[in-house]
Amino acid sequence: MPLTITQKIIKSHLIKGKMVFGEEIIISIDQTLTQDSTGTMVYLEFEALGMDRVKTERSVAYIDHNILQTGPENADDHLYIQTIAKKYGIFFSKPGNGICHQVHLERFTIPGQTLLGSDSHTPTAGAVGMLAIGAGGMDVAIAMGTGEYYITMPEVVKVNLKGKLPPWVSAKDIILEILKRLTVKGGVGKVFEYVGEGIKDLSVPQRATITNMGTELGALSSIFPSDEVTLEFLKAQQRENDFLAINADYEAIYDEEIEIDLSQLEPLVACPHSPDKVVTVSSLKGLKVDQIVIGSCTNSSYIDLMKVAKILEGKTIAENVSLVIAPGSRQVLSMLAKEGALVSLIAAGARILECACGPCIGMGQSPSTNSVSLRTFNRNFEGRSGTPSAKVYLVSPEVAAASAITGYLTDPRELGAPIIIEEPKMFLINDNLIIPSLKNCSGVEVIKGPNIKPFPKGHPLGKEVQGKVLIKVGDNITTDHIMPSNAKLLPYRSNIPYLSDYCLTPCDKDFPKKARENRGGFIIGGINYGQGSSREHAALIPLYLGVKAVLAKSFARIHQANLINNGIITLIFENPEDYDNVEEMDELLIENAFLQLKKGVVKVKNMTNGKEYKMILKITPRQKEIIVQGGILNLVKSKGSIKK
Ligand code: MIC
Ligand code: SF4
Repeated sequence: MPLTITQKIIKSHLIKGKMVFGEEIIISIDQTLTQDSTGTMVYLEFEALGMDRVKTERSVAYIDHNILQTGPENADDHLYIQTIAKKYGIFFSKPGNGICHQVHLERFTIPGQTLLGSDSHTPTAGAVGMLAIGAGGMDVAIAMGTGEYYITMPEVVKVNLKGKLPPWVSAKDIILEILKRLTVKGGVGKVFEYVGEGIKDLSVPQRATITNMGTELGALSSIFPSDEVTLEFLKAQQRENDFLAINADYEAIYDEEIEIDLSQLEPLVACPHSPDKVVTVSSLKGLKVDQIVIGSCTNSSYIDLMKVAKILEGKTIAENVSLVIAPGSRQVLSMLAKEGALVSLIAAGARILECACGPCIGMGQSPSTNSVSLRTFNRNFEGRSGTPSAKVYLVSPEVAAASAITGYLTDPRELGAPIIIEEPKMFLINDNLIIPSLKNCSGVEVIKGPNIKPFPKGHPLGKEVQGKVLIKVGDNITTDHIMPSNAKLLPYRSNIPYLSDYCLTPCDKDFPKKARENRGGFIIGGINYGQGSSREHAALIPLYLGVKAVLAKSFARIHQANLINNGIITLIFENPEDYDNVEEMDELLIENAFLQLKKGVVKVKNMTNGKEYKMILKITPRQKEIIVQGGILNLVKSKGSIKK
């Protein structure tokens, strides 16, 4: 039977199950990646599983998020991760080496392999034909320990790219166009596979912009074929031995198909506060801009920043603008220095930051009150910049650089003749900030700083589940709402008690108090509850505060898995109108919880208004067992080993 790329990779990694849409299957995982803001939790969980060493072919621990060191907390976490990496056979990428997705793309990706990462933008690696998936920390810890991961067999969407991009229109505009069409929930349960004549002109880093931001569709992953372009990229990284050609079969059957005529695209911008609020740049012409930030795992490659440098060459940024640039990796920064581009950027007035996530996760450079910030990032959720009143717009590097000169949102097509930058034949390669894994790890001491606290564990399911509705929120609530992250809070990613004071505070500043006073309870959510990051903290902290169940119209994939892994029940309103009949502080009751859960349909009684809601438990039998046991760790322990 002819297969898509996704199906081919799944088939070659299938351990158990049928490759039928919606079925739970187990696939083998070749590589894992972690970063520091989710990593401490991953490794605490890995330790709790009691494994000797990772079973994956390659696991890499990156330090790229929590790089601001205003006290010992972040540095202590880095040391913990460095020592644990040494102990368990994991590669360690030191702070300053770059953003996990950019460095992984450059130095570790292998076409045809699988990658699981404790970061939602792990699908970036799909740019070289890898099946790369973002997941919660516990799933990554288990994958490191067993080499296995459970997924629900996805649908495969063919994205046919026709024609050629016009001058000044770039990869970012392609993914913004898809987000405009499909919205932030349009990709749930799907892998987006890119094909067509248009892909030939997209370099690997440009493809990576698209696979990276496919996460904003809610997709399981996004993938490109591995072709001559991939080979050229790997050669330039001195890794041609890692190349494997991988293509969909000619008559492969896709579940859906969308077509994009690249020649019809124009520069686009995502407006506050969602990556799918996309309009043309020309329609917002004249919008005054206060800050411009270029970087993040979406748009900080060599080509991206070389274009920015060329646009800014010999110019000075507008008086009203602060321009900040964070290169994606040390390789990119070194190349910019070698080509003299760094001089152009500095001379134009750019503020150069270290190679890390930086402002993308609110680690510094928060804009001023009520300001407009143009960013080349993938997320513009309210408050994520660290300034709740700021309005963040997402654009391509070309739009960002053109706007830096004028001080207004500017269509780069106004700049005249296009700038062409070729991918280098050879990148500057220097892996001296990557500490390779040890063959013999015995005798390595793990150093755990005082800020690293134990993580909460769930309790087995009781006969009844009862409690108050602690909060009722609307649609598309992000994990940045559930567990905000910024320069002040990120140093406490390994300290759940501390972070619990901030849980859901962007929605209700009294949520932690209410949760404590009522000894936990229920959360009511709308559509796509928990979209955005993979941070497990958005489940661990509600667990710590006693949250027993979340009732929503629908869930985002990674967050739902994180809730279940921590023993929190996730229920979906069968009748979405029931959402309107439940209020904050109503008392809810689930009777015979175990039996109802087994059936998959759960009646929730509202003891305050006498109503009853029919809820669906859209999870697999394995996940039901996890909830019954009060979390995956309890399940693993009850079985005496990680494997059944
Ligand atoms: C993000 O972009 O939101 C993050 C920060 O990279 C998160 C991980 C985290 O919260 O630590 C993600 O995308 O998973
Ligand atoms: Fe880092 Fe931003 Fe990418 Fe998340 S989206 S990995 S914070 S650069």
